[in-house]
Amino acid sequence: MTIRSTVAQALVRFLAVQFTERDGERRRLIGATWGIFGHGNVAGLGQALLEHADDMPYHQGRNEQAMVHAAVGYARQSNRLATHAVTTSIGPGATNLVTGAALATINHLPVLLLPGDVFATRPADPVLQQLEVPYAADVSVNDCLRPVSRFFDRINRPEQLIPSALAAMRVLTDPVETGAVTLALPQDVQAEAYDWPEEFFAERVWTVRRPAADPAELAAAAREIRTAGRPLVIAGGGVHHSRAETVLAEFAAATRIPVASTQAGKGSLRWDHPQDVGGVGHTGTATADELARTADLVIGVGTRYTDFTTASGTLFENPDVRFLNLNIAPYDGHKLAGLPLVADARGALAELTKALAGHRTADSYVTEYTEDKERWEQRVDACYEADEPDVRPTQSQVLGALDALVDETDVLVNAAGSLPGDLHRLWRARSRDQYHLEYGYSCMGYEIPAAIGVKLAAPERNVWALVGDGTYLMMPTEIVTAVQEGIAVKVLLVQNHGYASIGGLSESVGGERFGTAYRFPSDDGTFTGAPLPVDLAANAASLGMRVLRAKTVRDLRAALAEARAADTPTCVYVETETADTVSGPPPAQAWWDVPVAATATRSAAVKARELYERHVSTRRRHL
Ligand SMILES: Cc1ncc(C[n+]2csc(CCOP(=O)(O)OP(=O)(O)O)c2C)c(N)n1
Ligand SMILES: [Mg+2]
Repeated sequence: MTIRSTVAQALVRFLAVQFTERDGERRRLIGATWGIFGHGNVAGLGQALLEHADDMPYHQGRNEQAMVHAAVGYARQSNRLATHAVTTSIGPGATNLVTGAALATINHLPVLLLPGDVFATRPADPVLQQLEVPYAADVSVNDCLRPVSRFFDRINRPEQLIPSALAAMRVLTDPVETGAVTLALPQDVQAEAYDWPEEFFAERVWTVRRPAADPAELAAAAREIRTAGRPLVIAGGGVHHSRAETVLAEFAAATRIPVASTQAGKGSLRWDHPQDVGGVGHTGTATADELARTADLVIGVGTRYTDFTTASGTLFENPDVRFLNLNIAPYDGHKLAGLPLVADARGALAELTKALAGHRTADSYVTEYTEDKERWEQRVDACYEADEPDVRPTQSQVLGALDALVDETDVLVNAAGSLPGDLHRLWRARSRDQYHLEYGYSCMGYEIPAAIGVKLAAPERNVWALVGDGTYLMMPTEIVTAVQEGIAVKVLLVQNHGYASIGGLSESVGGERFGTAYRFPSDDGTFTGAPLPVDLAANAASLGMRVLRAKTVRDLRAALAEARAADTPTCVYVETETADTVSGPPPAQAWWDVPVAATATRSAAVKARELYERHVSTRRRHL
């Protein structure tokens, strides 16, 4: 039996019946499709989505990049068992996907991209928005998506959809390979009819596998842990992807090995678990970073070891330090010349706990990190507290006000600016998925659309997008989508008139904050004049959001509580006071390599270079 339909109709029909399964849990793989229509998808996929409105939910986006962020937010909240598809027109609609695709791929989060493409039959080239490449007729702008996709194909003939759609599902559901998957769809092919074998549309279940550890690798790993005096676990995003949090908590409690976390891994243990020592690396806690400096065995679990984690190769100072890397991806398992343990984190951690029965770290080690952690928590309390409630809050006091309000069901979404560092150092994660930091790509603009995706995956949760003013300006667009669909996300908008983060970084690398404040030009041609008369609260309100303006700490507490109780999209707008060294968060506990000008006439850069060279000289290559 065959079924006659267009390529676009067949694709939508196929996507609606794909499922994932893991640990007995079955999820629909493609929960919905986002789309912005133009030529290249309006007649093909647009028409197909209309025909399939009953079995393929549709969300109307405002910006293609933002649609990918929403899909990624949904995928992460769904533990990678489900995601969304995103369809675009050709040309600019399609290339707007590139940033979102890179973000998805870097963070190992599945998302299906369906950009329209130029005519396969080429009857009247160039069509509107077509890139003409004189030496390569098969290149279109969609080829930009190749390096940022884990699978890419262009469907030039209808029957080609069958193997390609199956390959796309394989990659989306593969815990090692997953990321952005792109099926570029020439607009003429989308509308073309074909006789599809009926079996193509049968329900299909994709097992998200949990590969077990190799016995030899497991035995070697257990031996390594038994002989270590100062072991430290670094929990990365893989702990969450594998849903290994409970097993990790048991492993840590049994062995008393402290657990530090990367941005993606934070929340792996609740903050008050005795072995949780908080964030590690450049934005880490003093407790975790001191343990990292002195560790003789670093046990990476599901981490990619980015430069923020390793303090650009300077953090692990113990001359005898060794690495043991539990990772489902061999690529990451072999990093830092470590002993690999290539396996699913949850299964392998359970096996390790068994193999290490009776083994625990020394009492003196436990006392050391427990006391250190208590000291750190006092520092967090000090910068969360606001003795004077009738003044403008600092950013840490904003976090303190939120901390006092939320419970374990709230989700915080953030990606860029000074908030990620403050959150990594300070935030007390109360549940495994409360802390949703996109720091693989640290993409300004992720927050609001991703919060929408999270809320779609977990409608019962309070979902907060934490955004700086610079970030807000980059991508407020999806507020309109939240308003349109009544998706009650909360936006906490922190106004500090520009890039506090990059301003501080610029100052530390001799850049003198050049081009990082939102100010009028001054006489010397730099933008250091008066602040701009920009009203972002009015802007958010103009897009249809309810906006609560908070001037003081007292206002802020009330506004946050009101927003939390609201069942419509609500924004809390607060202008922050620049923190001094007493009221601000603790400074960076470890370095981050941002190269400084080797020659300069201005003294700030000359001084910064001297310091830079001292830091560079401490970098190690682990072999
Ligand atoms: C899309 C994108 N462009 C540029 C950057 C580099 N960048 C990182 S943080 C930042 C400034 C963020 O400003 P804001 O949101 O106001 O946060 P603040 O630093 O003031 O806390 C910039 C430009 C980025 N991460 N993402
Ligand atoms: Mg700012």
